[in-house]
Amino acid sequence: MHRISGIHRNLTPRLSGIATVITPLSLAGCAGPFSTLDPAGPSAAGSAGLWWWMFTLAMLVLLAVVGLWLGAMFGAQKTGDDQQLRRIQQRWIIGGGLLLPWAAIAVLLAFGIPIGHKMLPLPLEGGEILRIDVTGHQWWWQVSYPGSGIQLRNEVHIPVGVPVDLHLTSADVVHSFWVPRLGGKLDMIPGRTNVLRLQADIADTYRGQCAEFCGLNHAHMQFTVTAHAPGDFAAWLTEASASD
Ligand SMILES: [Cu+2]
Repeated sequence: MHRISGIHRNLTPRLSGIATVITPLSLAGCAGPFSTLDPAGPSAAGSAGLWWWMFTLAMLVLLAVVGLWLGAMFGAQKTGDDQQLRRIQQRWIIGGGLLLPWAAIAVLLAFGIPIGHKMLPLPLEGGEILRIDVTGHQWWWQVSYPGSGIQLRNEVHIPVGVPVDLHLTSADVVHSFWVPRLGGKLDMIPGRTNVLRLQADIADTYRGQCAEFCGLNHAHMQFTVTAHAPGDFAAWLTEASASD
């Protein structure tokens, strides 16, 4: 017992010191233009919520494992006859090796499937959805609005509060379209079109980044998504089509 208390006395200040350094550093990653934990639309909010659930569950599992490990290291030895010990071992194998993973996967799917379903570009009941075509090039983004003649480079404009479908493809190698505050990433593959549905709930300018290594200037392959209030978007559309 004396030895264990000594270990505790030595570990506690060290652990709190490590936590003091690590906590602000890790929380610093929760904000900013490329943070998936600072969502501004339903798709990104679903991913962020799922991430926090998984993080919380992972922390609980970590605490349980550390608790069991400490118990095994410093706890009293189990005594009893062989049969009784074998029964205890079997309970741990069935509970920890079979039931716990099944329960964890079931909970994950129960939350994950509805969130994933909302990200699919399914037909909308409320009419037509705005389509924007984006083609990846080494190392820039070609953006066009079918039917309007608008052609842009490295910038996308969308209306706020409604979903839009981005039809993504590539002219050369595989790229990946990613606006972390609005939703998940989707690959852009030559000869194929993938559709990504995004929605911004706040009028703002969001930053996007290619998320698939595509050559020398991959890290600089960035773009912006500007979400306009509905009236402003109509005005932007008229102005942009007139100037093209
Ligand atoms: Cu890239």
